[in-house]
Amino acid sequence: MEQVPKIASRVCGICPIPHTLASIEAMETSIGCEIPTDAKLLRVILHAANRLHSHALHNILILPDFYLPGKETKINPFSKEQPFRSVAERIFRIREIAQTIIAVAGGEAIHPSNPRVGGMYRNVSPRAKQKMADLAKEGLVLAHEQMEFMLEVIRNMQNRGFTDVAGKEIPIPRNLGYHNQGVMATAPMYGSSSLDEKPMWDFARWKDTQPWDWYMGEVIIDLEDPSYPIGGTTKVGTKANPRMEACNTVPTYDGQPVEVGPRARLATFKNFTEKGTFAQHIARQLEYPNCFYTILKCLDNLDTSGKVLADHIPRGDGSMGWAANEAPRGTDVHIARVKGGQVLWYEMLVPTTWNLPTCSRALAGAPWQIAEMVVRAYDPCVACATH
Ligand code: NFU
Repeated sequence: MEQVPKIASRVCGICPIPHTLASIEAMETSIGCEIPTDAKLLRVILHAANRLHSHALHNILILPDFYLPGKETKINPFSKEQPFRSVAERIFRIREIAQTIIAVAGGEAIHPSNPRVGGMYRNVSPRAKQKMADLAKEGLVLAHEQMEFMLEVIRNMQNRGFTDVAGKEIPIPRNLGYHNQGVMATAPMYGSSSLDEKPMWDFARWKDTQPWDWYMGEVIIDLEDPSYPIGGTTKVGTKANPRMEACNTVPTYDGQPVEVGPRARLATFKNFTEKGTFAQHIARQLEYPNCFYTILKCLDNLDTSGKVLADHIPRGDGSMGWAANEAPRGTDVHIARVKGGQVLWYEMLVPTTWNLPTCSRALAGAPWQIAEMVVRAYDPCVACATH
């Protein structure tokens, strides 16, 4: 049970924090271990900082789809020209701040060494706490600016009605990315577990389906556009076999795929009612400031001389426990059965695994030239989904 969270972390280099924490907490729920408050505060700081760096990275990945408001120029975040340069610098500073906070609270910026079953290896020093607070205060200002910039860019695109792809004007439907699936979220910020008084996820409602029982069988590509960036689309006559080529299972909740992620969180907890591709982008930006507020609040409450490891860490009797962590891309559920310190059974239900079958439905009816925009709004992490 000590080793599995370290392995789970390695599934992904973008969201190792949610995997580490959901994995550790799956062990803790299975063995029935409560952790000290200061350990929990450090974990929430890690969680919020991970969401920040991931959302900021996603800004870089989607900006080339979007136009500078009032201009017919698409945004190149790598351009040395203004305003692109300042936007990129701001994004990278937010990421740097978030990853530095993770390194301080978690031990390393990518795969954190400080979280462990029963709490954390060590608390932080008063000086480290001050450093994180200074960084978070600087980050909060940048996050507000970045959110405002992104919201303007996204709203502008939504109102344009068309976009240029390979020199052709492609209409953007108002309902781009709409689907009739439900949303699933366990918390606005951190997550839930089977130890909670009111658990926000239900093991009994989940079912795993294999891709060969879900996706279509062999098809032959019958449409081709060599001008599509970059390098043209797949050649006509190519065979594809989604059912056999899909690298992820299909988790369903109440028998249906569900959407997880920022829009799902805001729809579940903040009465956010917008739908589709642009709503997903908007919800993601709206999450920026709250991550920094959460870090600052946790730091305010953190007692650097408080203990961070449980006095007693049971070894487990084989009971099933689960922990869900609201990763940047949505609900990340880890389920474990631990007996005598050994993991008998383990399962990870990762956000992108929930989202991929939902995204397939969101693609129905979209102009194929902008299908990638629909996919990108989910910020898919195929590394995560594959595992
Ligand atoms: Fe990961 Ni690379 C995120 N966000 C996904 N999907 C995991 O929890």
